[in-house]
Amino acid sequence: MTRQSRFRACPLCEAICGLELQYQDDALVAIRGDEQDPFSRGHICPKGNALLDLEADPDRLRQPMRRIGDDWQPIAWDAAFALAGERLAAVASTHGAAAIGAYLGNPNVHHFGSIAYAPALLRLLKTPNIYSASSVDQWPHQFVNWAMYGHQFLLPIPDIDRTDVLLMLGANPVVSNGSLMTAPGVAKRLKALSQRGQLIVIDPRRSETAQIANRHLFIRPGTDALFLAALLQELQRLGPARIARYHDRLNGLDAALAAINTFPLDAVSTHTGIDQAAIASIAKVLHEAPTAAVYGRMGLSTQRFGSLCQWLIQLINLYTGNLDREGGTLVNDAAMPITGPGTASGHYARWHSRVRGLPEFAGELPVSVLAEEIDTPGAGRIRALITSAGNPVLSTPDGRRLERALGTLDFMLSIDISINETTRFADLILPPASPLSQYHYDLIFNAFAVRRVARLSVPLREPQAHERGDWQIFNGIAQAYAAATGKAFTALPEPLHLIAGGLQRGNSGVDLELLMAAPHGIDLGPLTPCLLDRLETSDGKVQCAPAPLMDDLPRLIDAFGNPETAPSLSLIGRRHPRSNNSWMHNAPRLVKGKARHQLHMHPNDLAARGIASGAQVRIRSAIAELQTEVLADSDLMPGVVSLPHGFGHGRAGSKQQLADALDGISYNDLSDPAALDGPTGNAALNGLPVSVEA
Ligand SMILES: Nc1nc2c(c(=O)[nH]1)N[C@H]1C(S)=C(S)[C@@H](COP(=O)(O)OP(=O)(O)OC[C@H]3O[C@@H](n4cnc5c(=O)[nH]c(N)nc54)[C@H](O)[C@@H]3O)O[C@H]1N2
Ligand SMILES: Nc1nc2c(c(=O)[nH]1)N[C@H]1C(S)=C(S)[C@@H](COP(=O)(O)OP(=O)(O)OC[C@H]3O[C@@H](n4cnc5c(=O)[nH]c(N)nc54)[C@H](O)[C@@H]3O)O[C@H]1N2
Ligand code: SF4
Ligand SMILES: [Mo]
Repeated sequence: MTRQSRFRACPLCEAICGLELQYQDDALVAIRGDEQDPFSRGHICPKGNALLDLEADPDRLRQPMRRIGDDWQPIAWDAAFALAGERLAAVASTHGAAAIGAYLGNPNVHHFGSIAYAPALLRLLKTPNIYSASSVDQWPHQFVNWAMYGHQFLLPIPDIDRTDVLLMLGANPVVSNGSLMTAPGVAKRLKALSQRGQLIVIDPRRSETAQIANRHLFIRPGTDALFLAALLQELQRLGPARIARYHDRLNGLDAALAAINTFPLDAVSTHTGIDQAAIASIAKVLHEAPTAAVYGRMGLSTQRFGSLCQWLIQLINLYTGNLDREGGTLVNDAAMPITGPGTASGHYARWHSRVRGLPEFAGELPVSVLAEEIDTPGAGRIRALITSAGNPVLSTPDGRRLERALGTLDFMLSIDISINETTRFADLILPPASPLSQYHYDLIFNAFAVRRVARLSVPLREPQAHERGDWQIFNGIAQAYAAATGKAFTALPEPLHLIAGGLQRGNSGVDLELLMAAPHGIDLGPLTPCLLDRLETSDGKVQCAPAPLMDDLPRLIDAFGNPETAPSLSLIGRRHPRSNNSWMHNAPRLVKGKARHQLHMHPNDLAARGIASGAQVRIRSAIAELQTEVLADSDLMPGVVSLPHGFGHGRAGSKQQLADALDGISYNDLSDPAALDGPTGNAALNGLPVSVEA
């Protein structure tokens, strides 16, 4: 028997590290970072290794399963597709197209067979009820890109390898490996930056990233928009906008600044916990730096003013002359374009959710309304749901209400690899084959990377006869639904065909042949300024004062216009290097060691309540009261408590032996579906007011 190394990109997070997977015949026996990947250069994190566990997971579904009462029975693929088609068609014909809902979870983005094939099925369904993990995540970014630059994916990325100063808010890339900034081995890159220039972190927790920063400031959760508004005011004191490069390409900058300048500065330090002198000093650093970039992520994206935060960040980068500039922020000119002709630029408020009347964005409704769209009677109510690679019971606000709602559906279909908190309600689960036996090209994360890169992942082993790729499953459901409803549907061709076509739309010169000959991927060099040439707004200019954002400013002033006292305790999230949202707790390599589900609280806050570290506490939010263990954590800002999301396993009917045995409550059993970002309805998961008692 010989050992053989095979190479592909890791499918588990945005860092898209190259992996070297060692096979003994067709058995995967070891994994390490691919030293020859020009982008990731051998980087791997504990999750990359846990692919071994995923492949061997005894609970992983490997054939379609049909639920009969509390029992699960295998069903053949053809029968499964036919059943899905008939049951979905029955719901559509009785209750109308809107009665079918769909929720797409995070891993869809990591599989070409999902991201490129799901849209055809969704279009065929013609339902307004499409949801995804985007609205508990990065919607404010996409919205601001669309509003200012004309395309949801014209995303300015911090040029972290070349910038002199990075001001980072609400992100912890040392643990998360970076987001909307694909940069494998990001900790090394940030350390290099902190030696060459300055990394400044604004976070309510002295996070692992704050610990390698040159400077860290605590901020009270949910108040970043105030901080950023004050920063922009301070920058104006230091000098005029450095917009010579693009002054004739801006629309509405003066109006935007005038509106932002009405915000009373004296309220800012009371609410944020950052004093005026510190804000002025950061403004000075940005003003004096040869190049600088401001970047804000999860902590900012999922708070009440997420869109305002992203808008203000764009304006600051623009004002300081750092937009679309080397060392500032740059848009990736991807080998396989996701902007430009024929791509989905985005649209807004073309329809509204039935119950709460929230606007769609880019064809989706905010997932915070999903439960009410199922459990509120009336015409247009969701009666059938498709989930694909999603676990909304643990990932979206008020998971308990959602789980009750899922139990009342006429039909639920899940494309998933496990029977978990969400999929246990499905009538039918269709599990795709392992990503290791499928073709993959990273459509999204190559396009959000800090360099221009391209890599084709080829199957590392032969697919087995009983396996179906993601793309075959989407095609299969759509064909069966079309057959059952008498609609026309042409199945999409296989992935290599779509990948070749996608590359042809770009101008990089990369084609399938080149990719096939480069098993470690291709580096096409650093990003270059191109945003101004690629604007997709109707007047070809940057929209500095988009109406939905200008209109949201009064909400900020209402919330914080007066220097009043903040809520006593504010809850924020926390990620761990061995977690991946809710779904990798069944991997032995990742769950071994100390428990990490606990609520963390500052020692002073514990003392004030007479609570000992390690005690059981009751935590109460606007929607629930739960019990869990608390631990002292002096890295937190006083007044802030933190809890990781993705726990709360072990629910009746769930079948993940290791995960189900773990302690821990679900963050989203506390989070409030009424707490939303204004323009988008993105969930405000961070900064949740809570109380904690012994
Ligand atoms: N409170 C709080 N909530 C959060 C967050 C937070 O920070 N705090 N983070 C949010 C963020 S950023 C995100 S992205 C969302 C994630 O939200 P979701 O995407 O809903 O949840 P995941 O935990 O990623 O669940 C992934 C699902 O995909 C399945 N799966 C895994 N691999 C595959 C595969 O190859 N194919 C298929 N078909 N299925 C697969 C898993 O079994 C699981 O059911 O959670 C959000 N929710
Ligand atoms: N190990 C691991 N890695 C992951 C994931 C995982 O679950 N585990 N999930 C992946 C996914 S889907 C995503 S989207 C990315 C997310 O990756 P990141 O965007 O880096 O998100 P987090 O790691 O949640 O870090 C958010 C930071 O914001 C801080 N924060 C919370 N509220 C506020 C606030 O109001 N203001 C400010 N300024 N800061 C605040 C938190 O303390 C935390 O340090 O991570 C990805 N990588
Ligand atoms: S950092 Fe992300 S892409 Fe790299 S090995 Fe870890 S999970 Fe995979
Ligand atoms: Mo995410």
